[in-house]
Amino acid sequence: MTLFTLSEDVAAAKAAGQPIVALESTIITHGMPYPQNVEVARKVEATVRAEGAIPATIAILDGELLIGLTDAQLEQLAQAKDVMKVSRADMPVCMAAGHNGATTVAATMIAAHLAGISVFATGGIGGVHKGADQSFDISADLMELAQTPVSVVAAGAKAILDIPKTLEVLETQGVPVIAIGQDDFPAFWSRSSGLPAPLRLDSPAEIAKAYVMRAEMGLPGGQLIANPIPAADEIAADALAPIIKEATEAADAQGIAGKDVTPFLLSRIFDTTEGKSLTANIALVLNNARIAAQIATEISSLSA
Ligand code: PSU
Ligand code: MN
Repeated sequence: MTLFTLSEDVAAAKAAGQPIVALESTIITHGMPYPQNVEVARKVEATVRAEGAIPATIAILDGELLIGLTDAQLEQLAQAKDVMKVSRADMPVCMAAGHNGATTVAATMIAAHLAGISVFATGGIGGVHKGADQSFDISADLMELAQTPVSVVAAGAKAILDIPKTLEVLETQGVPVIAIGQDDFPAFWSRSSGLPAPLRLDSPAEIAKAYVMRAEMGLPGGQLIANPIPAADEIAADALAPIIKEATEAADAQGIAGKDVTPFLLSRIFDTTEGKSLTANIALVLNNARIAAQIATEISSLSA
């Protein structure tokens, strides 16, 4: 059975041994409103290209797992209303049923690995939700990082999550959590979560080397590269705290659960910050795309 289809660009890049950066699609369908979602998706791809790598946005359209989307496919996905949010559990079911699916961090890692792509840029990863002691809501992204060998560049984890518990789970699972260029673990819209990052490296070259060494040692799993939002774009953590608290309480009061929690919180915070959260989100995603392309380039030169 055919498991995935490479776009022309991605196939050519693979044949030529060029660096490739995987990009997720849940951020497009469930993370940002239209039309900003497709504008950002295009800018992210352009940023990867400007750094000399080839972008591979990953999604499922009519059951076909696509590694690299054409502009028309990107537009179709951004406007579609019937898109499943697809994580590890959902992927083959979405494909077998011929549905449209947007891939989360976990599913994008699986697809990237199938296609031989080792670096992936996103905004923030899923993690342990606040109140997880009651809800047991822990994103499959964390377990994916423990088993699938892809380096994921994210701006840390959102303060909508329980960041200390998220870091604990990553440690238990043996996932290297590496802040780039600072000691603190970043918190998405803010440069610091107030917690130290478990590990720190200061250059894409070192991150690439650690990735290749991990593989050569036969250790399973990937790396989480925590890249802080640019200072000019950050929203102070104390300004956000009450907004996040309000959104979390609203989610509880409305009985939002499971897969719907993250999209609900994101859109609520977008509304209460009058779009400021989205502007910051865009800035950090572009910043992550740039670093991911640099890491991919370094990995290519190490394996050349
Ligand atoms: N964080 C964001 N934006 C997002 C997501 C996370 O800042 O769009 C998406 C990612 O695709 C992530 C998913 O993999 O939410 C996690 O969802 P859950 O918590 O249901 O596992
Ligand atoms: Mn969840």
